[in-house]
Amino acid sequence: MSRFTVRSVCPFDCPDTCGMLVEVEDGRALRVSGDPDHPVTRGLLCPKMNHYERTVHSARRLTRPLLRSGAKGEGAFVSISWAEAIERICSRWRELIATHGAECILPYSYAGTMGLVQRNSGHAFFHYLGASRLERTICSPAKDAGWKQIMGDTPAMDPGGMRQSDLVILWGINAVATSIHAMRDAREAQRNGARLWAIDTYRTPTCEAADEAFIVRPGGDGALALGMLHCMVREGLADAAFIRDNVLGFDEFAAKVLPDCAPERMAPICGLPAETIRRLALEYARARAPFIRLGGGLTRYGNGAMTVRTIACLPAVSGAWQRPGGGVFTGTSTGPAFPLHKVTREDFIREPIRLVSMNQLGHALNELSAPPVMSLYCYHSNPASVAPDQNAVIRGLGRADLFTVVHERFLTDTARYADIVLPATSSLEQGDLYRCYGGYHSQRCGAVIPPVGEAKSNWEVFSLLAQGMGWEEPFFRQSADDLVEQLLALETPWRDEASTERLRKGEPVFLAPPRDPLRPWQTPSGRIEIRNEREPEPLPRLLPTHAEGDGFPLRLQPATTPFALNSSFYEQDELRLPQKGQTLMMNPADAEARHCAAGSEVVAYNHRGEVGFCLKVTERVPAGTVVTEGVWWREFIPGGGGVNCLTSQRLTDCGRGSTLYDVAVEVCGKADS
Ligand SMILES: Nc1nc2c(c(=O)[nH]1)N[C@H]1C(S)=C(S)[C@@H](COP(=O)(O)OP(=O)(O)OC[C@H]3O[C@@H](n4cnc5c(=O)[nH]c(N)nc54)[C@H](O)[C@@H]3O)O[C@H]1N2
Ligand SMILES: Nc1nc2c(c(=O)[nH]1)N[C@H]1C(S)=C(S)[C@@H](COP(=O)(O)OP(=O)(O)OC[C@H]3O[C@@H](n4cnc5c(=O)[nH]c(N)nc54)[C@H](O)[C@@H]3O)O[C@H]1N2
Ligand SMILES: [Mo]
Repeated sequence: MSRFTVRSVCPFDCPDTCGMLVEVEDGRALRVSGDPDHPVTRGLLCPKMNHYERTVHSARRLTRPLLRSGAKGEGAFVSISWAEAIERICSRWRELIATHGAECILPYSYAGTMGLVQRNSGHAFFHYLGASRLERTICSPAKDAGWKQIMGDTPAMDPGGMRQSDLVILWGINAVATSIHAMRDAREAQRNGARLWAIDTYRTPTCEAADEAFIVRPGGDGALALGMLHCMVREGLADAAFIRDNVLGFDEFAAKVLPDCAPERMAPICGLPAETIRRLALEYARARAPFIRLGGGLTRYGNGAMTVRTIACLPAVSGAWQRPGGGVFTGTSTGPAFPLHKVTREDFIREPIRLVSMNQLGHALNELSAPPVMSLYCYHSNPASVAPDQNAVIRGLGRADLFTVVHERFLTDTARYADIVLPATSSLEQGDLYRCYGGYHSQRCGAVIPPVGEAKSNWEVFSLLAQGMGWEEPFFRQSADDLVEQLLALETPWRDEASTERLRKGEPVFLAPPRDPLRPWQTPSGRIEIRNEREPEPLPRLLPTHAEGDGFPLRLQPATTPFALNSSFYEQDELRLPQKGQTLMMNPADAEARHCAAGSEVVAYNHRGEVGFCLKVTERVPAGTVVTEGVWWREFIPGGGGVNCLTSQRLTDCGRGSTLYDVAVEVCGKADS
């Protein structure tokens, strides 16, 4: 028997992009561990990936193409061959195109795998087909938009710089769950003498690890940042020399916006006492090199981009950027390091094609016309669970005249509504090239085990579909490895020949964004633009959330858990069972006011739907906010309604992002509902 260990890369949508070692025997992954030689992973994997082999070899894996044999949603299927599946899809699409035009076909994908080839391998196919385009904005485009409004294309600092800071602020990020290597850096900074703050809407495990935690009202961080800026200016703590040389529009901001942002005014909006806002301002401004790590949490709101923009003013005004370790880190963007257009092939688009927001799938399936959506092809995403307004999504997926194909590893909530289900490989069964959004590392890996059952990768399926459609285009005849080679072939200042060679060999490599010491701020003016005249709102200001106007008294925080990743990992019993189902955390005062007892069944509701939860009464959650962790599969929820029955299809102020966290509800005992 041959047993060997190979390198691989974690494919999941997480800022850390870990290097892994996989022990393989007889074509099976036996054990997975963090690569001790990977400069960021340094041997540490999260609880989800520690037993990735349980996901890869789960008894729940789909192993054959399936044809629906029962009602939509029921989950009854019969096995068919790949040849039959491809033939059925292609002939149905030909009919639909003849009747409605190709725009009636909508692809839906997101981030089941982050590999550059497998993640993006449907784009070329659907462009060539002429299908509707999907606007992939469910995660945090508001964060990028807010950063860009003030910092332009300035490359992010090295996140490891945090270790040199004397005040680390984890702001709207539950790093213990969502970026454990950033958490390790934060602890290292702490050991070097830094203070660690966490700013969140409830006491997360990250708050527990911090020296101090500040619990804000959901969407209230803009008010907090503006209140702090007001105090910094009032107390003479703005760094005049830094501002003079580096910042545009400070005087106007200080004269027109900040006078209205006194901490007493900001306090009820952000939920912290005025005195705390003032103390935060003074300690922040007096710190040598305060480092803010901004998460996605505070961006999924109607004011998300504006919130990021106001927070990004803090180091501009305090001058923190001047000192190693100081600044704000929202994430890296390493787009230019690899020529992704060679995979996505926008040049295949022949005429203007409509763009459909993935955040408004419910609307698209139920309301869109000219042409209506007649076919949905869903791959490496699970919109029936993760997309907002679940009731609308499920209603759409249930349409008898909608032809749905789902390419998946598991029979997810979405797959249950498919007419045809195609089995997908896991990352261990496919090669790819990975880059990272929480740092600058990148790594290539090959397949380490053969496909489980008849599973095929995203790229392989699109090659088959292209053949099935009778296309001659040679692009679709390449292998995924050919495409990886094309991504590596480009010469770019982001990596030299030696590092490209190391990537080819499967070693982790740091990409280096080109930096110009004479022009550190990559904005049109060459300065940090507190005033940005190209924006409809030239100055940052206070902006309310959407839920403020919804007329329900409690703010609902759908939060992340260390034991799942969005709707992934619920197949691992060992991770799922200890979580005891979909629960709602509530402050004792709110529970008492509603006569709801701990452990009882409650219903949370608003205009969009109602969802049953098991109630957990806890001081970890402030009065006025309720929290639920994870995105549960409907099969594990009594009654079937997930938290996204309560979330909205409304979009963020900029970036057209999801507002999944901008939710108001009321809660009552199940007996009263
Ligand atoms: N274990 C695990 N890891 C994950 C994921 C997962 O689901 N589970 N998801 C992955 C994905 S897709 C992403 S995008 C990242 C996201 O990872 P993060 O950037 O950490 O973002 P979130 O977990 O969405 O939110 C972070 C924290 O923000 C808090 N928060 C929410 N609203 C506000 C607010 O208005 N103000 C403040 N100050 N805090 C707020 C939430 O309570 C939460 O604790 O993590 C990735 N990694
Ligand atoms: N309530 C609530 N909703 C949320 C969030 C939240 O925190 N709370 N988070 C939001 C965020 S930040 C994001 S980014 C989105 C994420 O939304 P999605 O990207 O849809 O993420 P997942 O739920 O992880 O679903 C990914 C699916 O891809 C499948 N898959 C994995 N690898 C492959 C592959 O190689 N090929 C194919 N074909 N399939 C594969 C997995 O089995 C899994 O079912 O969800 C959003 N929705
Ligand atoms: Mo995300």
